[in-house]
Amino acid sequence: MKTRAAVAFGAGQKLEVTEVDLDGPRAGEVLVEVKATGICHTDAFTLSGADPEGAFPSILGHEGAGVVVDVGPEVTSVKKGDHVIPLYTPECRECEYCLNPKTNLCQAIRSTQGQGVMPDGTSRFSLDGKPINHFMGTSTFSNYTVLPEIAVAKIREDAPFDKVCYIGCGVTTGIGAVVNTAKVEPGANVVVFGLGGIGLNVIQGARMVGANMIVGVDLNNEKKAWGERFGMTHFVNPGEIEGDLVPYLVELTGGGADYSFECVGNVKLMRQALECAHKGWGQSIIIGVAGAGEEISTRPVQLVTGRTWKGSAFGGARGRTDVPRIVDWYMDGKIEIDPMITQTLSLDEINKGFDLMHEGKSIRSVVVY
Ligand code: NAD
Ligand code: AHE
Ligand code: ZN
Repeated sequence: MKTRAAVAFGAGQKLEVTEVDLDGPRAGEVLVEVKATGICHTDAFTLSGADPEGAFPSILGHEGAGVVVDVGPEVTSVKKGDHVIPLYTPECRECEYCLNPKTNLCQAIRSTQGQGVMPDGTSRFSLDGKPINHFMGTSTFSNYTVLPEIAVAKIREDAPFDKVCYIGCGVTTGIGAVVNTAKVEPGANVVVFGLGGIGLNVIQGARMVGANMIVGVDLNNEKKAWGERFGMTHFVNPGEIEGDLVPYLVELTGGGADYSFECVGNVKLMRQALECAHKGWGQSIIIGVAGAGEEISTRPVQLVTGRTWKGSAFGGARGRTDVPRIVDWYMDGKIEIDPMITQTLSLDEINKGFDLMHEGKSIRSVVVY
């Protein structure tokens, strides 16, 4: 079939909206009509050329929601008409990782996913007979996309696509990092670095579990009101304080953060996030994605004296199990999504969504097909 898609032809280039060819689903795969997709900073990161797994041409996008319109042979868990959220972290429920309660990182299809192809090693997308790479196994910047059935979460049919698409990455990543990875307890003091589409969800997750202080750190003063809107109690602009940021945050939190979260992808901030964690027990969770070749560092004494450095991918969530529950949280009013969706765009306007993100003028832009 033909489908309209925003194609990334090369690093640093604008996406080009064009018609591409899409092969139907093969064994264990489903064809999904994508109804809406968010634009996450990770899409911009890969488009910039900083992703070691980035390959061009490709169809980016990993924060979608849509409807199953066809299924390949042997598909048993979903059927035509089901509403689904594509999962860049699948859940096969059979691999060594899925069987270990310590991780959400299903590895059933990770290697082919990272190579931009389906599990059989081929792409379903092509243009003029030449293959186009899939991205994160989802490619939601295409109106229609093919996914393995283990990479879709079936969701309730009354959930609005243009809102719950955000659960496909940002919402789950932020709230899940609080609930699943850090397991923040009521009364804890939390510091969040970067108040974008991820950091604000860390803030609302911290509010949901009853954190005490929720300190937001961002260079953009316009993020103060945004943070407060979702539960932030204190705002710090590192460019406007006297002295160094780490001792400032340690003093502000009365000894250090019980939990800190880096939601930018900046290795210097990752160090500051670790070092503002409380001596003896503070945990720092890296969520931000850093570019190829970048490394983190700190003095080992920071860990020797009881701080813990952790990372979180997709909020530690097991998609087929946890995503439908997060959709319920939204539908039941336990979490907010609508105010964070600052722009709704058509596919033809997708590059505007990237521009707004880089200008700090959006929280989440959502493309509606
Ligand atoms: P975003 O662009 O919406 O937000 C980034 C925020 O960081 C902005 O508010 C910006 O002002 C702030 N910022 C930038 N430089 C800063 C600095 N030096 N100090 C303080 N604040 C600074 O991005 P997003 O969509 O929220 O994504 C954030 C990061 O999380 C990205 O690296 C993205 O790739 C990553 N991410 C990771 C996962 C995961 O599963 N681990 C999932 C989604 C996104
Ligand atoms: N491809 C990059 C890593 C990118 C990365 O860390 N991705 C996160 C999700 S970001 C979503 O917005 C993730 O889930 N990682 C788990 C994994 O298996 O990559 C690189 O450095 O190669
Ligand atoms: Zn993302």
